[in-house]
Amino acid sequence: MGYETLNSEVSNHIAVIRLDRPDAMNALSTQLLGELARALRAAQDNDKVRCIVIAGSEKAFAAGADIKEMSEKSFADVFMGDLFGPEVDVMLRIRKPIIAAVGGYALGGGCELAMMCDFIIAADTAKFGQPEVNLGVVAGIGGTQRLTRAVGKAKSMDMHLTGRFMSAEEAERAGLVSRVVPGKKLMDETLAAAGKIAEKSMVTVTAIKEAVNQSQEMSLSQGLLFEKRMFHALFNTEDRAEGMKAFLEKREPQFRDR
Ligand code: CO8
Repeated sequence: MGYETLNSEVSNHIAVIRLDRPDAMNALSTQLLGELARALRAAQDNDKVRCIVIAGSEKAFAAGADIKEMSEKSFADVFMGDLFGPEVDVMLRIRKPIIAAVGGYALGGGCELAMMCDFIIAADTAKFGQPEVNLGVVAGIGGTQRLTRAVGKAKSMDMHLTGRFMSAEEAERAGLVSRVVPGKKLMDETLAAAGKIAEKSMVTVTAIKEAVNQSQEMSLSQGLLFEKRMFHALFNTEDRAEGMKAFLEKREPQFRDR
């Protein structure tokens, strides 16, 4: 079954999921979020895929939840109906690495979606914001929590309380994005990063993703123990033996995901 609100293509072991609602700045509707969940699960289940990229358009990664869809709803509607469905956070259950390629606006749910990815590469034209305050609501899929962890309380409060937008440059300085690249090079640079990840052992990459994610959930001592045990466990893999052997033999490693 195809998609109406996004495109999803696999090439060179990378699944590129491109949000595509040009008339609504890629606003996150129930349909889009359902299709995104389906595309992400398909990428997770496809053995050829080693890294996932979520992108939008030059104008907008996503300008937030679909305000038209939300505007007539009551508290009972959204509370009992689980607005936008139970899969808005499906990304958190995807074990393959996910990079957000953000060009243009990443606002409200769009910024939150980007923050649910493993890291964000931003075009120099990108703008991030949590402007829900202007609509009389609060962020709903992690903005108050993840933005605060990413940029600290002062900047997070500023963003949420004033609703102002943050430039890509400020976002990089604050630690929200990992790199800023010229707008025209956004996809090339993101695909290059995804390609680098795709060359590694998937066992190692998956372990790294789990360990870094635990840093957001555990105390430091628990996280350090988790990391150390993961390090020990990887000594059981053929790829660990190959990686170290290849280094000593001054050649590129041939990983086999074992
Ligand atoms: N929802 C629905 N339609 C939208 C949205 C949106 N979030 N954003 C833009 N659009 C539509 C506009 O209505 C307009 O449609 P039309 O041409 O039919 O009038 C079209 O996209 C183009 O938009 P603009 O004319 O406004 O374009 P501008 O270049 O002037 O402005 C902006 C671009 C700055 C992005 C502006 O559109 C804007 O401010 N958008 C709303 C941003 C916002 O408030 N986002 C937060 C939404 S609330 C939220 O995300 C809560 C998340 C809670 C979790 C929910 C789970 C997903």
